[in-house]
Amino acid sequence: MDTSTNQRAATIEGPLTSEELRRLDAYWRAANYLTVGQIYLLDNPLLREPLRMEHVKPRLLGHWGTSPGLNLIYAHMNRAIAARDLNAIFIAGPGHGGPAVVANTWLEGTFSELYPSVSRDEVGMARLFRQFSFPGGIPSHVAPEVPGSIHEGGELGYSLMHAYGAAFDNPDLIVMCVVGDGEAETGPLAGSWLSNVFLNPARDGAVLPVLHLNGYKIANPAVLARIGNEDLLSLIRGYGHDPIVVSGDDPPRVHQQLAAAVDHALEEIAAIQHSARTTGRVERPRWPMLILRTPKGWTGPKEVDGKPVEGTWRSHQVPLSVARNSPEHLAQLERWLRSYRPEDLFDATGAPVNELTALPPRGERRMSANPHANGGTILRDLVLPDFRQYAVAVEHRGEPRAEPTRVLGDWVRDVIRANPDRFRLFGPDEVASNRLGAVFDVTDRAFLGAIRHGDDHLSPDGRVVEVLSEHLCQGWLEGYLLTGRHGIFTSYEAFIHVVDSMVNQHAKWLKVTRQIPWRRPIASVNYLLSSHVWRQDHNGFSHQDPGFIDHVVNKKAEIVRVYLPPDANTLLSTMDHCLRSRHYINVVVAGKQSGPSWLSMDEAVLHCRRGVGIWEWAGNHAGSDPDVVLACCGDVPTLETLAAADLLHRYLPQLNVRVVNVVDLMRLQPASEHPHGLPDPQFDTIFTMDRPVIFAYHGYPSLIHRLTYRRTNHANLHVRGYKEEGTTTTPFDMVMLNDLDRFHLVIDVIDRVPGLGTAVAHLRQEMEDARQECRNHTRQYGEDAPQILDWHWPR
Ligand SMILES: Cc1ncc(C[n+]2csc(CCOP(=O)(O)OP(=O)(O)O)c2C)c(N)n1
Ligand SMILES: [Mg+2]
Repeated sequence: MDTSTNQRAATIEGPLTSEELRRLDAYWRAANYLTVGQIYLLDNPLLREPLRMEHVKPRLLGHWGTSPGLNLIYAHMNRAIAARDLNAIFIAGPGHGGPAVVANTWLEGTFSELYPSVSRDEVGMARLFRQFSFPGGIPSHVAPEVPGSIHEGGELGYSLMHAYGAAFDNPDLIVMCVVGDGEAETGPLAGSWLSNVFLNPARDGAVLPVLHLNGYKIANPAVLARIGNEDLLSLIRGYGHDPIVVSGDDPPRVHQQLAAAVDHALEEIAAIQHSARTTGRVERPRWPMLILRTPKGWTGPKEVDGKPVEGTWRSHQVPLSVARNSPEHLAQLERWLRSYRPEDLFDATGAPVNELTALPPRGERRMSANPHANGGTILRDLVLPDFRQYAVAVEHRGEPRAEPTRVLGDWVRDVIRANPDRFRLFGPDEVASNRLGAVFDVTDRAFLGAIRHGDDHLSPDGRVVEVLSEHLCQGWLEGYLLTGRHGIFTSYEAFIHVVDSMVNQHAKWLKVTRQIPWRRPIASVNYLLSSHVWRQDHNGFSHQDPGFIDHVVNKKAEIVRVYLPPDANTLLSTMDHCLRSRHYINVVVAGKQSGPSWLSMDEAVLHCRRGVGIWEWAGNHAGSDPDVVLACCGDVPTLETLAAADLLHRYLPQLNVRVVNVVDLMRLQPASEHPHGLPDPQFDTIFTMDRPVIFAYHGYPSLIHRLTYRRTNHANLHVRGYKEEGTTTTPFDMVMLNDLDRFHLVIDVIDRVPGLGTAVAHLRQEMEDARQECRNHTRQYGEDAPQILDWHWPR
């Protein structure tokens, strides 16, 4: 503001004194200056000399349009935090405004504390500018490198769900969450407004959403900026929020309005929490939120090359291209930078002047230094009950039958009981259907909507979070983990694909943060995928898709773990391992249907530790080389493989069969590719150098080839798995449709073991006939044949 606006400011009504307003505006100008500097300048950071072409970066990369809005909100939040001693973090939905958030962390001092070479002086400022979106420097978004960030914001849509995840079980935390008006058009963000139905004002923290209506996306107007105020307000109110609108393009007026709005919102939040926490009456309140309607690219060039830029979509990225041959652009850039009056903002050393450094809060109250935004630093281990106590007592191989996820549910119940403040179970309406219902012995489903007689285990205090949105489950869990807590996401196997893209983003976050020394490891994301491809009894083809595994194994090997426990005891051991692990994406695929229990708990622990093992008891090769290896991975393939082994032992007793089970899929990859990879010599001893391997796999067969193509015996590996044949039918018909059934596995052995073919042609024919009989039985009786239903491992 120049002197005249400053005088005018004093006459505008609002909570700020003219001095406060002047300082706040100076802070905003400083952040804007540092933002433009990062996007444009290679050198001459303080414009101590006239700007020349060689001071400008050759490649101009970054996003200006969203930045002045982010800077404005950040500055106002800083004022409020300092005044009220708040515990707050900042989430920038339009994460492409990276330079804005970086600018604020530098002003707060955190950036220089974590990256000492980028000091808070002229040399440091030059480095700050140079490193931004520059090879060897930091990325253009609010990336993991940015202090205080838990949200990169590159893929739009997840800011609000991250904010709520962070607020769960964090009663003192306020999450300031800026939502872009373009971002608000995404499905995940549109669904996120429902989050407040799951937020308990007594137990959880608060989210203060700011819908940033700068009016535009990259090339289009934003929908919510064009539906008219009434519709917008009705929409927001319909979602249970009390919107406070701040609108304008005159800085002093907007500062006053925004300061009043932030004060009001924070007072509302405090009142809501106070009431819930003192009266014991927990209802769904009408949470405040802000709608900030200011120009996109505010304070930037009004016009470039005769076209309007400020307040239009043209300001989205780099408003002035500053072509090498364009002295006008260069002059315009210099005028733009000087409009912030850097000489008033930075002292002779290049450090922010005292009145700027005095504005933000101190120490860990700075949003860039808040430990909640570096969750690993405050992560506490879970108290885990001894999973061995929950074991199925295996009497004979395969007996008793058990529903693995139901067995697991008892253990998860006790995990919940032992960790009432740091563990949650998330799911899209399937916790009971996935047979984890035991958890409801000790907790409920979190819910602050109206609860009616007959509802099942709903309460504001529930620790199970169920909403029919895989996006929300994923986003909440990510926010919860990123702020130092633990959780499990249980989903149908097919529909976890809904969050493929979110998983990509989280995997990138995990990969990058592993390399950042000041970021501490966080708890892993644990997927428990039940209701899997082979057992969709109530459903059909739409529910049959094991491809999530293929998706995640593309991610960095150090991040991804995939487990397919074949029975209840191996599932218990696997999940215990996953909940102790850090900084991974653990995918566990397990059955919920009653199935055989193969291993005692001691055996299961050993087997899980090995990851892949020979099941001596299932083979007949003791003391000699096997003629064939039957490998299996997944509960249903394991059942079919053991039934095939049984057939082979009976019909071809002279054939030496080795049975190998894989519980840790990544064991198959070479040790050079994955930390769990078996060294080649070990792999060769298990899978042999030259014998046929019939591999029955849970998912798409090509994945097994992908993982093993470098192994010695790969040419002899024959994989059966899901080949996209499915419908609503019996479990055994499903495996037959995909040639994964026991009879087909025997046929595969006959076809692959040299010398067997013609000698056992009768057996091959018998297997074909058995398939046909089983199929006929399903067509006639609507269930699997007794020889399938009654099969059990011979005693
Ligand atoms: C899911 C997704 N789709 C598309 C994009 C490409 N994109 C980057 S920025 C942007 C416009 C964002 O508009 P808005 O949320 O209004 O942000 P702002 O105006 O504050 O820059 C788009 C479409 C993206 N980053 N993520
Ligand atoms: Mg916008």
